[in-house]
Amino acid sequence: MMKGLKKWRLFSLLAVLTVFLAGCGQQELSTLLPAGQVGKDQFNLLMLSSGIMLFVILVVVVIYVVALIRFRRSKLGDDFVPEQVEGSQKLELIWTIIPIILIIILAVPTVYYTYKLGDVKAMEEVTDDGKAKHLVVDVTAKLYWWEFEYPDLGIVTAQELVVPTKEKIYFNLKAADVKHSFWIPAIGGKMDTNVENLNKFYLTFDKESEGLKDGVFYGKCAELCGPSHSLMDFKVKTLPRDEFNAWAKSMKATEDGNAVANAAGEEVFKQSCIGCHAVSGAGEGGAQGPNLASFGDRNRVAGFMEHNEEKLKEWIKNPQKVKPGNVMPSFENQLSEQELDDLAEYLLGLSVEQ
Ligand code: HEC
Ligand SMILES: [Cu+2]
Repeated sequence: MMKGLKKWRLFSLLAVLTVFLAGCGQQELSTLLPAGQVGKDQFNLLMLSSGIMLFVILVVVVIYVVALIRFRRSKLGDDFVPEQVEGSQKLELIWTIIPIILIIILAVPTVYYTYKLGDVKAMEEVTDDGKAKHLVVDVTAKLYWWEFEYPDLGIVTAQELVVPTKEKIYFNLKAADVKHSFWIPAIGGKMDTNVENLNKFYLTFDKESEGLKDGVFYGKCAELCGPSHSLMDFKVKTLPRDEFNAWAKSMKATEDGNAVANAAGEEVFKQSCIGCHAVSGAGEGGAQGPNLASFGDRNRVAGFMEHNEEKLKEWIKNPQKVKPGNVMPSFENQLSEQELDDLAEYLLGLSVEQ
């Protein structure tokens, strides 16, 4: 009877919490509005542990208040000595067994999901014709930007991860300089990206990002990594499988050149920028700067600034001013206003989306 009541209480508490918390937050970046199975599993664990904690707090507060009220000195006098319960077997048992039960309720799903969400065996699976069965993305975190390489597709992009929905996507995570942490709040994570080892996990993206505020999910660096840590954002575009395939194909096709919106801009780019930035999406990661093959399709400049000509020029002129400590040099005194205009038009025209 007692146990049944407790369970019921816990569940109603969880239900109320869920309804209450679902009301706040933004779909594109809220852990409380999970948009994939991994995120949902993590959310449920979060709710369960919060529910148990609240239950404990509630019980302690109730006992505390009851004791305060019942044993007031003004009511019982100075000499009152309450019943001494030291060594009571019944009480000792109750406050040993209840916490053990609570810890078991907490531990079983936690251990289960830790193993389930860390299971990356399927990463190595190949189909009969030797191709990888699942999409694998190699993520490299760098001060202060993100590189996403798709080794089986032979393409690479940066700042904006593009993935198909409704399937497991496997990630190899590493860092190029210092520790960072890969986190897409609405989808799952976080997991550290380290310099000395590869971390692996998978995520599932159940919702297309198109209807969201900026048409993307938000990703974050979740490990303090330097002065611009808080600006180390990335975005995630989730597409149905066939649209993803089309995107991957267009990325691969930039190998043969891009559509050029401004030829003079392309010239400037080839002189000043190509050493760090590739404009072909085909190939591997490891470049000094973000791959710009699909820069025109992006949502932000450098992960966080508004994506327009004005902000782009502000960035090229003096990246240090807006993102202190990043690795791109300033071009303020090297490029004329005309050259900047041409460059901006050229860069914003780099697109692989139809
Ligand atoms: C020494 C290498 C280097 C050179 C040269 C360089 N960049 Fe960069 N660039 C970077 C790095 C590194 C970043 C990423 C900075 C960050 O976000 O932390 C970057 C970021 C950018 C971004 C933002 C990318 C995105 O996806 O949002 C743009 C646009 C850009 N650079 C344009 C240029 C242009 C135009 C030139 C030439 C005038 C240039 N860069 C020259 C290293 C370089
Ligand atoms: Cu970081």
